[in-house]
Amino acid sequence: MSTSLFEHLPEELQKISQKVIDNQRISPEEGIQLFECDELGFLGHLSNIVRERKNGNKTYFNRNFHIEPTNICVFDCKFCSYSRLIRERDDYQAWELSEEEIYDMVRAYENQPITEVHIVGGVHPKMGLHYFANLIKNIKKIRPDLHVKAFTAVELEYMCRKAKVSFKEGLKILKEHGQDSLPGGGAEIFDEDLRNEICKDKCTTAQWLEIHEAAHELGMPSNATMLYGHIEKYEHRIDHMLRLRNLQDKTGGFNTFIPLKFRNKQNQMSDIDEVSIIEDLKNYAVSRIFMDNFNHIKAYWPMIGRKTAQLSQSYGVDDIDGTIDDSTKIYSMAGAEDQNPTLTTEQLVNLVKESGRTPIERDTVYNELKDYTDVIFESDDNKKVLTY
Ligand code: V47
Ligand code: SF4
Repeated sequence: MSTSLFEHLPEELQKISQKVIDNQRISPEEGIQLFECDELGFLGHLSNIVRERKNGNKTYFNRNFHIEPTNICVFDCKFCSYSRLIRERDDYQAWELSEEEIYDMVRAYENQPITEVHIVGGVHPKMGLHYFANLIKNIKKIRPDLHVKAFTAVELEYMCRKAKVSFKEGLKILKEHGQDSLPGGGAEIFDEDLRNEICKDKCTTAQWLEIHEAAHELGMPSNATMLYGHIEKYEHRIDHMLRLRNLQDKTGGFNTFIPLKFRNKQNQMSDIDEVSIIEDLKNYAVSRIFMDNFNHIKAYWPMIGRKTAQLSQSYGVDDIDGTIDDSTKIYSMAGAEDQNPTLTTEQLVNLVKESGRTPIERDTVYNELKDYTDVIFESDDNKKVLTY
């Protein structure tokens, strides 16, 4: 990069910029310096160097749907707008799907070219390891080609504890029944004091990391998330990313990092203002620069909205996920931009093209399935496949 555009910036930022250009890892202190820098153009420029080095001009999406078996949860995270306690199961917003309802959901996508099902939900006291293992086995019977990405470390810790098996034994059972990978949820913020304040009763930081490490050792890849924009400071975000970067050095099992913006509707932290779009873009950019051993940074558009998803692609993001239907309630209940998110494949592809990027359909582990550069949408089939 020609530093001339940014030569007014302090020397320490020039040094970081040179490191990024030279493909060198930046330190936690340097990560904090980037967060403290208010020159968004500079951060965008640097993060784009990393993004394009790793993924060129491509932006990935996939075709998946969510199953959320229940929102009944034994835990009580302060930021959660979605869960209901077992004693609130009569609340009109509480649900518990039956096995048959879940299989019907899978059958409903029978003739659609979906590649992944994402299964997560509340931690229900009655839905245990063997129940879920059997559920996955039956889903795979209906749709053997479907990649099953299921259960956050929070759900897994509870399942294994109740079944009295180690994390590795529990994951092995799930793998044998057809689970392919783990989503990134439940990470929240790793700093133990903050975790204790916002979600004190669920799996600890050490357990979250241990579960993902065990999964990687069994050949099950996973994602990682970070909930930001609440009571944490920049040093906590860097501490969170550092712990993930260290584990990734050890196992190489993470596919993608997904920063999740705290949304403040209908939860116990509603008094905290949501951060600005500028802060979202800064967070994507610093994540992209700091997490040098993660190949992908995902912006989950149903949560941040379409416009920020477009902008984010100039701040390090190379993946915008691909939930079909309004099949996830986690964000709509927390006040996300898209209350009833719906996008056709055509609209999704155009969203990427308008951002000046190349839309690539991928599978869960980033095998490229289709380049949409020259695709002209004529058939109704293509139009309705991805309905967000
Ligand atoms: O762990 C809950 C977050 C996560 C709020 O792996 C909130 O591909 C913001 O992890 N404001 C679950 N966030 C969702 C998740 C996820 C989503 C999409 C893709 C993948 C993947 C993973 O949702 C929770 C928590 O961090 N969350 N409440 C809220 N009020
Ligand atoms: Fe339960 Fe997850 Fe909500 Fe926490 S974030 S209360 S674990 S559903």
